[in-house]
Amino acid sequence: MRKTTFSVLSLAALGLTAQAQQRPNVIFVLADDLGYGDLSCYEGEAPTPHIDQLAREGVRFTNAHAVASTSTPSRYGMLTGCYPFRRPGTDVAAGNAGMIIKPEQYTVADAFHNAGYRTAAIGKWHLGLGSKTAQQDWNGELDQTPRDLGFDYHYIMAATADRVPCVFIEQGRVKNWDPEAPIEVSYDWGKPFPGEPLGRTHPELLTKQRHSHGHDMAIVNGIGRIGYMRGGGKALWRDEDIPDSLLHYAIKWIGEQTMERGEQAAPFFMYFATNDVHVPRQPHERFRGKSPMGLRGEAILQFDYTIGQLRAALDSLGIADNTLIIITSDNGPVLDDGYADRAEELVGTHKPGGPYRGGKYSAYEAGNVVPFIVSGAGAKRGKVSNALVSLIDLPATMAAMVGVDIPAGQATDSRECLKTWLGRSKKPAPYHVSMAANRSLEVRDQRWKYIEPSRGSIGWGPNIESGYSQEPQLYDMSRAAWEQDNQAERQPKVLQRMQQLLQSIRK
Ligand code: NG6
Ligand code: CA
Repeated sequence: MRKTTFSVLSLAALGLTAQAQQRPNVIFVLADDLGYGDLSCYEGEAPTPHIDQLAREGVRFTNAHAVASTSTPSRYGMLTGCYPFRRPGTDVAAGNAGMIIKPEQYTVADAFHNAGYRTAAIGKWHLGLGSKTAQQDWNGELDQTPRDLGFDYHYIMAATADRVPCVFIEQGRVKNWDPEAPIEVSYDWGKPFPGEPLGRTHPELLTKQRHSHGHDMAIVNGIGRIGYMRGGGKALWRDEDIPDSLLHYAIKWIGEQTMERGEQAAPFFMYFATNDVHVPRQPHERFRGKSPMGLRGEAILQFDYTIGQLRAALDSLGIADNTLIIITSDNGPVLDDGYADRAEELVGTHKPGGPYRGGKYSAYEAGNVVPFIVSGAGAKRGKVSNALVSLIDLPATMAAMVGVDIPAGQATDSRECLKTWLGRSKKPAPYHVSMAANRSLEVRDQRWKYIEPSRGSIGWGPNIESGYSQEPQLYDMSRAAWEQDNQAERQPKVLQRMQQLLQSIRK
């Protein structure tokens, strides 16, 4: 069990104050493509008992929003407290993108670090690695990693499960690197590695999952991917084992921070970004056949299992009461996202986006409204809050919680909302801005939502309403028919107010 008192000597050695040691551990769980309606505590049909229990013991939010409706910009905004629309190159990153957050940028991990916390990033990264795109040496040490962004430790997937390289990276090096199979990665379209079979040329090798769109390049574990890859050998992951692997290193790291450090233990912050429920959905065999919704439903069960195991580990280490767990998602849900996994055919009456319109990629609400549960140390118990919450506020809110100041000029879009996040106030965030996949912006306050005019469509066209329109859209979010009744013409004053708000934020 963690000791909560320090000898004067160890305090001085760590440069910590007694107050610092009383600060809670924080585990920030970021699911991938998990929709507002996907958990059973949000009326989802796949049972998620472990998460539901955390929600009952904490605060469950019904009006919380991710910064974008795709992964990279959502994560960029959430970790840095700067809107992704301010920076080009923040869209869905390739697996060989250079690091998108610059080392000199302040992150939520820096806030914890400055407060004397130990920090880790585990799971899906998708924010680029190395100082230069396509120049990474996957067989040596990466020259820019989460260590440059305030994370002491990382065990991560470079991008997504459907993008190469299909290996884990620990402390800047490929885990289980295989000298017999040096790794080469390329996103140079039209120039595959000679002799390497591809999904599009060797469909007979796609033994585990077939693509419905894209995903027809490198084949790893019987599944086609985005991007070309050669080598990897023993280091290549087996998709079925990804969640267990992430969980293993998460629990191992937490154990090291608490048990092994004993008296020396500082509080910790862990950014735990699961691959579930992103494509390719290839849950472990023990979840197979466990959901009538098929692979996507099983991935939800697997995500819940992971949270249950994490919670059990905290219990057995005796630190559950002093740990704050936040559970949310990077963007809204999608069914067919490029693999023929029958998510669409088997979804039945389950509504991944809850009552909202749209989904991943879209400007409509289901693109960025996400489950958000804050549970444990410091949070109120048994509350449901409909206060507007925006994930851009993570850095400022966490900095306030651990009592550090954010340096001037950093995390400039992030606002401190600690009382609301802990369920101690109903005060909504003043506004929330999110970015759709076409980089158009939406702004909303507790009542109104404005979607700026934009062009384009959701690429190849998963079955999702984009909400992109060349006309301005204004919706009253307090009414039941959400985003059905465009009031832009009938409410010129509100429209003008929201347009001016967006304009002033954009500056
Ligand atoms: C799309 C991929 C999709 C997913 C998405 C990013 C195709 C056809 N679609 O381009 O499968 O990878 O990018 O998802 O390749 S995200 O959650 O990481 O933003
Ligand atoms: Ca995502």
